[in-house]
Amino acid sequence: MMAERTGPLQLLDLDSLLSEDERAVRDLVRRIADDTIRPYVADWFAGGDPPVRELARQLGTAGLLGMRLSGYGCAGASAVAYGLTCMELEAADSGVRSLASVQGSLAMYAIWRYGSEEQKQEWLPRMAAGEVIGCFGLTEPDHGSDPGSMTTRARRDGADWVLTGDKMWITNAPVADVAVIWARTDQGIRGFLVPLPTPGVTVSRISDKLSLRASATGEIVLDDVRLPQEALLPGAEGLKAALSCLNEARYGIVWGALGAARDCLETTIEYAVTREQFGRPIAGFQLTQAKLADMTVELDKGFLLALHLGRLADTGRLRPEMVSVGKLNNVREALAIARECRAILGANGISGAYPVMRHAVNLESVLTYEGTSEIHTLVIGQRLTGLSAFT
Ligand code: TGC
Ligand code: FAD
Repeated sequence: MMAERTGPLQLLDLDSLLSEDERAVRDLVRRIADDTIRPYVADWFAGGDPPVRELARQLGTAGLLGMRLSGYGCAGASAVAYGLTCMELEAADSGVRSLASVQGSLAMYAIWRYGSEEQKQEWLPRMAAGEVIGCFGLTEPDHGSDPGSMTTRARRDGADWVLTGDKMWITNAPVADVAVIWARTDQGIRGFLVPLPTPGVTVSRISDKLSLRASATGEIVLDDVRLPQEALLPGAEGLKAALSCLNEARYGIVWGALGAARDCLETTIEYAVTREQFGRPIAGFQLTQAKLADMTVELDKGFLLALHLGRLADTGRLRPEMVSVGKLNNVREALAIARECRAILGANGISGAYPVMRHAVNLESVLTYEGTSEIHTLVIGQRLTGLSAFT
């Protein structure tokens, strides 16, 4: 007999922990995702060339780009509202959340926090509206987890700066109008705003990805790129400035990964209650129910962790190692959920007709970018022991 059913995030009445305004933002983003992303995203993923400009305008019109920032056309939303937004976008696809993360939490945040007033006025309002797309170039082909060893250089030449180097795996790069580029100078690592196109800059698309295909990823090669002094982000001094931007984006991922996991789990429960083998729904087997229950417990624990971090952020108490706890746990558990769901769907689990395999392969990127699991483990270990195990 079929008893009453409850959704995995409804089980603990987690909604009651959100304010009315927070629920309203969540519902708005869910509607946008349902109307303008979900019906098309499987095709974008298959084609590997998503309509980033159009998407950015839609997200900008809804006030979702750089939404945590204040002024310059930004929404000034709370950390929890931003987290819920990431969750709903990533429930559609990690690549779409990545577009918003890189635009708002990396490129816009770098300008907002470290830029001059002129730079903020020039770029932020158009970026918030989604008219201008930004990217963030920290990683290099030979320096990913260890950006402090970067070899991209910026040297003074009269009043100008001249940049040479190679930035790899850069989200939004193939369509970007401006790149935040981190480079080594005689005064340490500094951040620069590079308008695109600029002579000496070559951007190429990385098209052989098997993950995050609904996101544009590229390489940026800088060959004696001459920039005026005004291209320097005046407040961005040292690797610390670049890493401070990552905290923002990593926080969004703590929530976003849960969105992908939730979509997998909801899809799988619907599948399992209707798919019959041995004369009964596979959801009726105890082994299947154990899997569904375990995944729900992890999803709900991840939500509580994300919400705790959000409340800390909204009261100015969030520290980088706390974000590492969230990124490590929630991405690891989301990936485990996606893989388990994939198996419950059997052969259909590998089909593009269901979102599960797409989420699973996307989460492989999410596990790696914004600090791998190993890096976040070592951040936590350093905080616990006072000893750095990075080198
Ligand atoms: P270390 O000596 O530990 O630190 C250098 C200075 O930075 C400070 N710091 C931080 N500050 C703010 N936030 C953080 N999260 C910080 N982490 C460190 C630190 O206190 C120090 O300050 P000071 O005053 O002493 O100078 O530096 P290290 O070279 O040993 O490296 C530490 C490590 C490994 C944690 C860091 O390099 C790291 O996080 N590596 C991972 C790199 C990474 O995550 N890259 C992401 C690139 S962007 C991206 O992936 C976008 S994906 C698209 C999407 O988001 O959707
Ligand atoms: P590596 O650093 O070479 O690491 C390889 C393996 O070694 C990992 O498992 C790692 O955990 C492990 N390892 C490394 N050091 C240690 C250690 N000390 N102890 C134990 N294990 C260790 N970067 C940007 O700057 N901007 C972007 O917009 C951006 N977008 C991305 C989009 C996608 C789709 C992807 C896949 C990546 C993106 N990245 C971006 C790059 C991303 O941040 C890096 O891939 C990530 O930081 C890891 O670097 P790596 O790939 O060079 O791996």
